[in-house]
Amino acid sequence: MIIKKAEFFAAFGTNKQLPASVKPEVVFSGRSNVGKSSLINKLCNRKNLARVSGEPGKTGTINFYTVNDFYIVDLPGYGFAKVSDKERQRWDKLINSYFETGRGINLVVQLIDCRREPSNDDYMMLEYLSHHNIPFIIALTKGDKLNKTQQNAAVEQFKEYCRGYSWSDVILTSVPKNIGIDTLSSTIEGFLGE
Ligand SMILES: Nc1nc2c(ncn2[C@@H]2O[C@H](COP(=O)(O)OP(=O)(O)O)[C@@H](O)[C@H]2O)c(=O)[nH]1
Ligand SMILES: [Mg+2]
Repeated sequence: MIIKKAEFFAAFGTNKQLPASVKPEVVFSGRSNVGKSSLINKLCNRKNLARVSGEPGKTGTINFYTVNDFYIVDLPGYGFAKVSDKERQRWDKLINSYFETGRGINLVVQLIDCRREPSNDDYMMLEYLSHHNIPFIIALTKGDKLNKTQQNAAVEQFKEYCRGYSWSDVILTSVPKNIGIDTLSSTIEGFLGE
């Protein structure tokens, strides 16, 4: 996929602010600090499109980026321990209304750290996506933290973890080592039907 255009569109903190769905959307989902912003920047070949955070749990908004003729949607990260109940409820409401208002969601890229077992929140997300028949793939992040043998083992292990959910691919990625980025890009392109 050749990126001709990639720019910030808007950030939304409440369900009422969400704009009508007017373009295909490719959604990035995962726990806080998993590497969503870094992967979005890498895919779009931009340094500071999405803000990479040194402070986990900082971004509470759904961020839209206009990329070519579609949107990349960066969901607020979940699973950050210091978040209040009230903040968690806001997150739930925002995510539910995002997914349940009939948007044109072509693909969800569900990010999971390749070195960790999926968390309960990760499993809830897989369950949710499966249940709602939303097409999704797993992108394992921070692949550079493993050697080649461990990387292959991680992919196989995650296929096992994800048995029973209707995912369609597991792709290991690394931003600094440029692993899996082209594969992820062409997979997204395939789901966009371009
Ligand atoms: N080693 C390594 N670190 C990464 C990679 N991707 C992201 N990170 C680091 O993980 C931290 C969180 O990244 P960020 O993109 O802000 O995660 P987000 O909270 O999911 O958006 C930052 O310190 C990044 O530099 C990767 O592929 N490899
Ligand atoms: Mg982020």
